[in-house]
Amino acid sequence: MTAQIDHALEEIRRFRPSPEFAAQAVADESLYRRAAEDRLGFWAEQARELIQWETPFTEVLDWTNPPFARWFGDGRLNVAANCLDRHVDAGYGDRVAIHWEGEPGDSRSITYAQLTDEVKRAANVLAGLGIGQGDRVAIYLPMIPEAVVAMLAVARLGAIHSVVFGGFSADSLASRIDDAEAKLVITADGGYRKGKVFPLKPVVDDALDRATGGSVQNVLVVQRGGNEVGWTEGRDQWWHDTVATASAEHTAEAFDAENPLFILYTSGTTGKPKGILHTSGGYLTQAAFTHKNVFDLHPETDVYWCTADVGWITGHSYVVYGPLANGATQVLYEGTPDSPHPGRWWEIVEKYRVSILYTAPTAIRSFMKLGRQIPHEFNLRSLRVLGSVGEPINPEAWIWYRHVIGGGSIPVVDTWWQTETGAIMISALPGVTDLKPGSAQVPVPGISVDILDDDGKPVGGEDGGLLVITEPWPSMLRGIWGDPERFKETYWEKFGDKYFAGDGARRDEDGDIWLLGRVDDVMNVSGHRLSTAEIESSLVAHPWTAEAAVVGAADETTGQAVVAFVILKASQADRVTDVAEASEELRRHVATQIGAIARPRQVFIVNELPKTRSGKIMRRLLRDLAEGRQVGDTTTLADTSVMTAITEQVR
Ligand code: 6R9
Repeated sequence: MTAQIDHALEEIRRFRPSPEFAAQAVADESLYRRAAEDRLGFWAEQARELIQWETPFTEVLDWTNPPFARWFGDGRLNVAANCLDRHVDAGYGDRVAIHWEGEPGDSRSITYAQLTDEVKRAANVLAGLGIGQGDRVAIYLPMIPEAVVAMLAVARLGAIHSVVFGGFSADSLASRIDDAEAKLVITADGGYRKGKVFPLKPVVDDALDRATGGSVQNVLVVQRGGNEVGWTEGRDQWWHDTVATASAEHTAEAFDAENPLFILYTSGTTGKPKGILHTSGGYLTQAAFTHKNVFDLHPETDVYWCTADVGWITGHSYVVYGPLANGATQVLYEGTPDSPHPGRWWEIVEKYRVSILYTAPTAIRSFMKLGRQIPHEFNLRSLRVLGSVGEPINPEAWIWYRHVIGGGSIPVVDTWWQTETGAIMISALPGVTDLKPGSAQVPVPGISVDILDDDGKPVGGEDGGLLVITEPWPSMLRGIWGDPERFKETYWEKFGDKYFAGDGARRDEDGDIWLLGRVDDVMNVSGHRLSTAEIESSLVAHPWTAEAAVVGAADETTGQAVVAFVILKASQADRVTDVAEASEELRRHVATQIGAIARPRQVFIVNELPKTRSGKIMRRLLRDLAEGRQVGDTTTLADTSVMTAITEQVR
């Protein structure tokens, strides 16, 4: 991390927007001016311009009961109709909504008219299964068009989706199903990943055996992998038996602007993931506004591609809701970047003439490692805007992205935001802002942020501090599902009425913001949030483990990597003779319990952990060790010899 910041500090390049780009850009300076003179008026204008309201709102923001915000509270809309029917009604039914590319090379292009019909059919099926306003539907699907259809069908009925990333384990899925008391699960038999079919339906079956709530009444299964699956008569139904034959007549009912739209689970500082709750009108407004202005979207001509999975917030806001609300044409890709060959992404860019690409620094860094000759085999000249999200992008990766992928002169926007913020909060606007590699730069128009010290005082100069959002924003989370106390505690207790993001940040002399990583026990691995506590509790759940400590160690490709230190139970000492085997077993265990993304890079078996006199594990010292540094100050340890012993065991 520090090395990365040092590099960033050395980077002094600035890139002015080219006059040609600026001349055609959808955004201009006036957005900042208008938002600065009347923030709420600005958001009201955006909401009216970008969204179709069945009942127009008269009230913009109700902040009388902080931190529970209501945006556009007396307005009514249907989110799915905003993403579908209205484009068809406006005459764009023949525009391609989704160019879908399956990993094995099969593909489908789906127009707005076709997508609308499909969502109406699915909505009819869901309604037939008893799904209505406020019901929760879990979605556990690969990156296939049906994932988008399922989300929009749920939204169309005023129900609430909870998408669970297809890489999560049966346990993780079960706890999410239980927490939200989902009535229905939508899944597939399996999907393609790295040239193989990975099973999903069997994981759902397993999850439903583990789920204790008994809330699930039906499972709707898309056929994709062709793998064999078990079947529970009466509960399970095939998508192609039901949706394909359902009526494509469905009138979208309008719901309140504050009707819940989705729950998305994300890691926090405790072992239990938080169900972040988002609602309709404000969320859609900011998703659409940022998608249009941050990516300079020209929906008639652009082909947009966000590589995120719909299982993450980026997939919600910038694969489903933002692009579809804006009537964009986009690419959806099922598989991994290197299947069946390392140039797969660039082949897709060439094939569909992608003009806007939105991806994560970890992906860029792995392409950097492979070398420029791979992207250079393809024609990437259609690209005109590049975006980055998920973690700080180091200036080297930024420059490589701009030059090797972007051909050297197109804008790269680094976008900072979170599951909780719902949409982009800090980013340059292409064509307007001078770009500075490594910095996320400035709040988008209508967003107010600050950097505070621990006591809530603004930090001056170049000192780092804590990033806060000082005013409520339209796409802000409305709470944590079922846990209003945790919502208040996590985000609002520290600074009163200001939202505490959990990220460190600093401002440079131009006022540009540099993100410095998480300040809590949340790790960022390949742009995915993982909690140290969650992985620790998974490790101690293993019968061999007595104690475990997990740290996020700097990693060249993935940003951070999970490194665990484990003390084995004395009673197991006879059974566990091979340390390498034990550590392999524990890595596997975490992957099965939580999901492959949580698998530790390393598990070190040690005899002791460094603790303070009050018994707190000093993760800082373990991080030094994991990153191969000289171990720092150990004077506050209860027993200062412990680190020497651990260092010997690890090295
Ligand atoms: C959208 C998303 C949120 C956390 C966030 C921060 C990190 C995201 C970033 C960034 C620096 C960026 N993060 N974008 N850090 N620069 N452009 O990633 O949501 O999965 O909830 O993660 O990711 O630490 O707090 P989410």
